Amino acid sequence: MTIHQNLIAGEWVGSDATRNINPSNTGDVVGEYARGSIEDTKAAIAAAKAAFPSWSRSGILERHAILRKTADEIVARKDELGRLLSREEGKTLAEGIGETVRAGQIFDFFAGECLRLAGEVLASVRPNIGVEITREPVGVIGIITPWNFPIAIPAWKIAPALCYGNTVVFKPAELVPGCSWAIVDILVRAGLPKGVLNLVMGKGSVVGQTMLDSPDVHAITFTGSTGTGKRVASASVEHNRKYQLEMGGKNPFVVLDDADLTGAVEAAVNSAFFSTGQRCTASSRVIVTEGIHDRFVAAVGERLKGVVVDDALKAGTHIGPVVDETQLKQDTDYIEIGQKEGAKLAFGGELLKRDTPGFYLQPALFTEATNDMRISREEIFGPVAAVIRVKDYEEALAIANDTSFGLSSGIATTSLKHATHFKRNAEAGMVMVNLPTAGVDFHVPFGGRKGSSHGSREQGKYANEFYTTVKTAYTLA
Ligand code: UN1
Repeated sequence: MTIHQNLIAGEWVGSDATRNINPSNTGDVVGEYARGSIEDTKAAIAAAKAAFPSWSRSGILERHAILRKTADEIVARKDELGRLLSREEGKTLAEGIGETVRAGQIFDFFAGECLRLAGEVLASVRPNIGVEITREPVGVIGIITPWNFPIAIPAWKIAPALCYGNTVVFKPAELVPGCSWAIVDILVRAGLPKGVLNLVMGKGSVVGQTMLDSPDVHAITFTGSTGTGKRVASASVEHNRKYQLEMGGKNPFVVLDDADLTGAVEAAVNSAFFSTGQRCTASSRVIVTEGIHDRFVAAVGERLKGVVVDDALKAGTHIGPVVDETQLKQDTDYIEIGQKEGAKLAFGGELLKRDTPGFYLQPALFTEATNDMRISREEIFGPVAAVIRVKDYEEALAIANDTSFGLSSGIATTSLKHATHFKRNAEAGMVMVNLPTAGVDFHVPFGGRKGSSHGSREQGKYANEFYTTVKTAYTLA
């Protein structure tokens, strides 16, 4: 098998490799990917630093052309890349192709943003002086991405970093290097100069830690676990560097008595179980008012009976496997914890056997849960959700907000009054009315508050807050 190498200073390097396994079929090796060392990471940081002066002054048409070409190639190869994504991560082929198209759209959006770089000109409070406010690139950006969106998250961090004139050291999640390698290869062939984008695949404790320890990494954008996020934060404070964190969620999905039942069931099942529940925007707390509770639970149970859990690449599969053994253990541990805490396992939760050996888990639905149980407070990151019964809207809102996280918050209702009140009062970065908590647009801000996120928003034009720094220049004329 050929080794997919790291890209450092424009050269493909590395012979020490790890194997990438398909979670739908653990006998299937997706590929071999280089494992970067401390020295590799240091060389990548040095290359990014050296490339910065010229890239930061490059013309906007050059950047536009490279991002545009990248977008076009990603979209043209959507079936092949979507298949690779589903093979390495385990989400269904439809989800894999959809995510690939989204990555292309993100590159396309930021290709456009290159042409819209703007500043402000103001009069000074003093006579004969002009004030110009401009945005400049930050420098070397460290990008650390998770396994659950193998192509979209790398795209929404790399595209704005390059668009605004930064150089990059990129460390993808060890479990899913395939899509990351592919987009770096595409960007390089699209004409990116040497050293502007460096790819260092490998362990967080080696590659990630070396990035955290380096004074030459001027900003770090991270999506992943709360524990690692805290380490990124403390190391960044030490170096007085800019950092942006996207960590977990414990997103509520509220269902009110007046909801459209079919729509509410569909949105809840999507929120909780699609992409195997492995989305930080997934909902694992379904908060239901008592007038609709029993009908809703029965309908979700019926809907789940029709859901096919199987090989991600098979036609007809609705939910693929869990990503790996460690995550599967975490999911089944929480299923046990929920039962011990006194919640009722109303549906699923059992391991499934399929034609090929993989990490198959029947989506688990708890009922009779309370908001103080661990299954209601801690992020599980799998196809496990709990229904919490409440009296009315006021109690639903209070419980929805009673969490240390604040990423996405959903409600199913036909009441304009409650929808409007919920939009204003949900303590979350994103609110969804009659829509799943997950599945966001690529051209508008993404991010949360409380324990979910730190720093400015990702995506859309709001991304410039992280990837640029503001300069105010005064001229006496
Ligand atoms: C989505 O819900 O469409 O890791 C995106 C995650 C998020 C992305 C969610 N950063 O799940």
